[in-house]
Formats: sequence, C-alpha cells, structure tokens
Amino acid sequence: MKKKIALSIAGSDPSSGAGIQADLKSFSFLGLHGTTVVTCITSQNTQRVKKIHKLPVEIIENQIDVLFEDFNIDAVKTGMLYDEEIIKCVAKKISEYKLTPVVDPVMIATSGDLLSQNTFVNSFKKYLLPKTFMLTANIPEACELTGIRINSIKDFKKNCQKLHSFGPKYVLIKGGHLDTKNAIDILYDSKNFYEFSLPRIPNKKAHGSGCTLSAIITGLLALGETPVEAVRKAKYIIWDMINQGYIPGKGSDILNHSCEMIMPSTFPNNKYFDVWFELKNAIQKLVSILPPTFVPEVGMNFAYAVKNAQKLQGICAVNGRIFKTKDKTMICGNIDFGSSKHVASVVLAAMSVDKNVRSAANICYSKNIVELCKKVGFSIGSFDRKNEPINAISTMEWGTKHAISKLGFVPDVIYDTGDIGKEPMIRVLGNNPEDVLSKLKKLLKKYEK
Ligand code: PXL
Repeated sequence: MKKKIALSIAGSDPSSGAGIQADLKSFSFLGLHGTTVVTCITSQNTQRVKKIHKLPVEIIENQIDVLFEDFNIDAVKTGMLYDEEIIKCVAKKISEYKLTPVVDPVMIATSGDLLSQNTFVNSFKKYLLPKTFMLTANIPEACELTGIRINSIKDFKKNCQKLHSFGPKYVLIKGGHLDTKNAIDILYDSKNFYEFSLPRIPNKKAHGSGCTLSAIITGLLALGETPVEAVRKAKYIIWDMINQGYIPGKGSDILNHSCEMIMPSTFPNNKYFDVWFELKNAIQKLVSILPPTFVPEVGMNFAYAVKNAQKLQGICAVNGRIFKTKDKTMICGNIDFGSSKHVASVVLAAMSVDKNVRSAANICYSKNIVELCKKVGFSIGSFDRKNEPINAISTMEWGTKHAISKLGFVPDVIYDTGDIGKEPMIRVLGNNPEDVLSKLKKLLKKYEK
C-alpha cells in the first residue's frame, strides 16, 4: 500500500484538541501518512495554556532535515511558530526544499491565551507570507496582520486583497467570528473570491478547528485536489467534525477526528464527493438509532448512486458491512464506491426503471416488519427466489426488476422470503440516503409503539 505523505510544522497540544496532535488525526482521517515537526511544547488542557516551552531552532531544523532525507513529502502546513527565530528557520527550510505550504497564522488559543511573541506579526509578514501557498486566517488573525477591521463581507474582501499583497497565492479568511446567520469563509486567488457558507453549529467552541481545517486542506492538496476544491471539501469535513465534537475534559469541546471512516483517496469528480458525504452522514445517523434486531445476520448495507450511474463503480456503500453485536449496530469498513454488490444491484435495477431512486438499505426480514411497513403506508413489492430464471446474471437485479414490473412502479420496500441458505431480506428504497433514513425512522417509530 502506498500512502501520500503530509507534514505539519507546529506546536504540541498535550490535550490533543489542537496543534500537531489535531493535524496528525486530520491526516489519518484522510488516509495519509502524517509526519510532524514540533516547534514548541505547550502545557495546556481544554481550559487554559499554562506554559509554552520553545524548542531550540537547531532541533526544529534537524527534524525538518531528517524527514526530507527520508520522505517524498506531498504537502506541508505550518501552525504555531511562536516567534521570529522559528519563523526565520522555517522560512529558510521552505526555500531550501522548495515547499508550497499551507500556513495557519496561529497567534492566540481558543482559550484567549497568547501563542506568539510580539515579534511575530512583522516577521511573519516579512519572512513567511512571501513563501506561503495558502494562508488560512480567522478574522482576528487577518485584522492583526493587515490592520483593517472586519465588520462586513466587504471588509473581508479588502482584507483578502491586502493579505494577498504580502505574497500568498491563496488567502482564506474564515468568518466564524463574524455575526452572520451562516458561517461564511472567503477564498481569494488574486482574480476571484470564492464564498463558502455552511450553517452555524450552536454552542460550540470547537477548540482546534483552525489547525484541523488547515491540516485537512493540506491533506486534500496532497491527494491532488485543486485549492478551491480542497477548501470546499475541507469545510464540509470540519463542519461534520465540529458537529460530532465532544468535551473530553472540563473545558472546551474539541473536534471529533474519528478515523472510523476514512475518506477514499480520490474521487473522479465533485459529484462523487457529494454522494460520499451525504451517505456517510446518513450511515452515521443510522447506526446511532437502528436497534441490532433490524440488522440481518449477513449484515446490512446502505448504498447511494451518483446521478445516472450505470455500473457498481458509480455506487457508494460500506466496503465491509453494517453489523450487529449483542447490543450495538456498528459499521465495519469504510465507505467507498464499487464496494457493494447486493444492495448496489438493487439500486441499479431500481434506477433502470426510475432514475430518481438512487439509494437503498437492506434490513432484516420478518412478517412483523412487513406488517409494520403496511401500517405506515409504504408501497410494497416482493419476489420469490424460486422463480428466478436459470440464466439470470444477478438475483438482486432480477428480483428487484421482477418486483417492480409486477407493480408498475418502484415501491418503498421490496422483500423476499429467502431460500435454502439465503436469508430473507427487506430492502428500503428512496431517492437519497436521507429519504431512506426517514423511511427507516418511520418504521422504528411504529415498532417502538
Ligand atoms: O488552534 C491554534 C493552536 C495551534 N497550535 C497549538 C495550540 C492552538 C490552540 O490552542 O495549542 C499548539
């Protein structure tokens, strides 16, 4: 197995919410091999930064050199650089190894504690910004670097242009601190402003979100994404990680960098990413609500096809399956394209009749559950494996088409009662994963009554 390699040059946060620890988790999330060069050791927890211990620059320089002796590094980010001496050292290495880094201008921690010396701003502008590929600043950092206040989107753009004039090819300003309905980020590349907007998640401090965003962007660049796409995708990923964040100590919440589901290393194009992301969210919701009694013995899968998919390669699903333990429903494997046959064949067959029906999940069969389906008003189709022609290539394709043709439309649910060595099964179909999920929720609600 070959992995892309990313490097983070940053400070250590022993509570693992931010700093190199967050960067390493972010690289793992993307399936990359992460490497780290530590600049400072902070003594901090989720409540405060107690002390900062700067490492000697020879040691920083040495760490960078040994890594480049050994690795072909695909992308680099910098985080906490603390003071002029470290900035100069890192800038020198950037030139020496011809790096195009993503640079996060870390100055202040979420707790409000300072993570930089007063020599930082001038040296950063002078030595590092001219060598920066993409700067990822939040509003206070952007204002500190430009002296231009941000009260509106217009100020945002002025700030981007000013920062761009210091040298970075791309400037990203994150609008989390601005009082707008959605959180808006703006990316500027000297020609265009790209706006990225996602709903705010209330009551979250999201310690480490700055580090994580720049690390995810770096990782996506290592995987070959364009800068604009890397930012767009990174935003979705971060949103998800914040949304699933948790409070590990007594202080702020941190992001959930869960590596349970690793993202595929490449997507043929954007529509594949969107399908993957929607399905992943639905599957995570599903396993948190679905009782193990609904999971078939052979396991469950949940599939979603890109528009007009013709082959299994265009259908995303879990490449292991969704299994049950005694008291839990759990995902085994990652979510990827071309990884299901059973449920994906159901989707392909349904799409051949109605191209809008692009998602399906299989659940355990029982007469009781079929009755529940009737009670909630689902349209129901079925097939009998005994009627399958000998020359049928795929049972699922034949069965699904057979059930649909008997009805004349694609129903909400298609079941079969099994055969020798074949577990009976119910498949729930819908236009997208949310649609399938809402049908499953309806069943559960009735089941629990
Ligand atoms: O999120 C900025 C940041 C970067 N690096 C280290 C940190 C923090 C925030 O606390 O501790 C080491």
